[in-house]
Amino acid sequence: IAVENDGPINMRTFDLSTTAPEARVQLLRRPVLKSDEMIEKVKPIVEAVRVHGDVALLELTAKFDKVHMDSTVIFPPFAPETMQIDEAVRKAIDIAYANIHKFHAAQVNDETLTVETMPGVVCSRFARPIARVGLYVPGGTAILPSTALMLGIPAQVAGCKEVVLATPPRPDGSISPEVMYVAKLVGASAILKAGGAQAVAAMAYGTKTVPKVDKIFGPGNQWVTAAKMLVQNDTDALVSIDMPAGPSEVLVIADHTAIPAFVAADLLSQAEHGVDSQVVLLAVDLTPDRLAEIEKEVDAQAHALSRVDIVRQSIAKSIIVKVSTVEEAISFSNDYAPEHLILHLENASSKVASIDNAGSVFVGPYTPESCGDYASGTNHTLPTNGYARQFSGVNTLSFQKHITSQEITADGLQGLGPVVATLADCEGLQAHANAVRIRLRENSR
Ligand code: HSO
Ligand code: ZN
Repeated sequence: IAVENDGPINMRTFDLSTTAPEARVQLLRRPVLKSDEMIEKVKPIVEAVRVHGDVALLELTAKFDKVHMDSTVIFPPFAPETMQIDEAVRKAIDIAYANIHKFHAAQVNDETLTVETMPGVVCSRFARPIARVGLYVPGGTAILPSTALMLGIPAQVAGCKEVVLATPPRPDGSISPEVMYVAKLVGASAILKAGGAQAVAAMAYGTKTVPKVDKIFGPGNQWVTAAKMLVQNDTDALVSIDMPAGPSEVLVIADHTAIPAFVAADLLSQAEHGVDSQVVLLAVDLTPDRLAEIEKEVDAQAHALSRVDIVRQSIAKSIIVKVSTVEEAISFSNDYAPEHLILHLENASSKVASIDNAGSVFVGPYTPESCGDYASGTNHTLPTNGYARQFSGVNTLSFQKHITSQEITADGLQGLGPVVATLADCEGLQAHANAVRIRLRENSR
């Protein structure tokens, strides 16, 4: 392995001015996700948990996580010895919590919107929390207390009553103390020590010990994603999900003002997430020397990373696209619809107005994506795979739904009723028309 893992760490380079339209389409594509195949694979797992509940959950956890437990669920109060963490980490989590809480609490929508559409016809809309939510915090190659913050805080500020935090157990059956600490901060009502499709199924259907939830949130590997898609289509589960998830991505737009070392660091921070992470650099009219400097930085910084083996693979699949103008770059980015967009541009903030599709934007040289990943206040659970065209990232509203309401006075019905009766007649729905006319008659007596 040492030999083949020794070479330079390079992205492939394309020039948009010499790229045919069909080839441009290819550059905008993500590697194909085999979702049908994955759904077939997770079906038996989901089905086992649906039918056999806890027994299946324990068996599958023993099989996939190699952990043998008597029970997968723990409830608060969580024992203090399960959340003993480094003091500096605790302080950092506390500051991240405060910032994310501030930004998400400001999004709480608890005002009733009221509009009198016609005299005596009052329509309103108000929000209510989704009562029971499931938060999936991935395990795998990194522990992710940050994801527990990003999902737990909006659930908390929205006022969700049941908050089940699911995360795969460590080999000794425990959960990382950092995640436990966050679970306490966000007021989780249960922790499910399980991962993968089995955890998703347990939250979707509920078991004797795992509370059933109404909506499942969070990133995860292909198994988790496929299971989320499967259960949201099952009317028996009656559960929704946050968004379709794919591998993490960043698109960086850099012009002559960009600092090569910063650009490289930003590209690598996303590349280290996983071998299938997507990293794109749009180089705006950069001199060959400037571009070479960025590439040199990528290579040098990558070699110094502990996750160099992951980065080597993700960078190899990543691309540099040379463009002539900022407008061209933004147009490409809007078509790509990146999860994260970083603007290393002159007057970067003036460019934000022309961004149409992106999960989250990072503006200017001192705004690394890492800050949004952990602690500035914005959420890091964002649409990938081009879904930023139609999905928002997770936010406080994701944990609420809206109810509309109306109240019409007798006089109001005099004005509106005939309109409704006419439309009901037009649709041939006599009972609808009757419901209005019976009242109009009553009124005129
Ligand atoms: N960039 C990731 C989030 C994350 N980064 C978690 C570090 N920890 C996906 O948006
Ligand atoms: Zn990240």
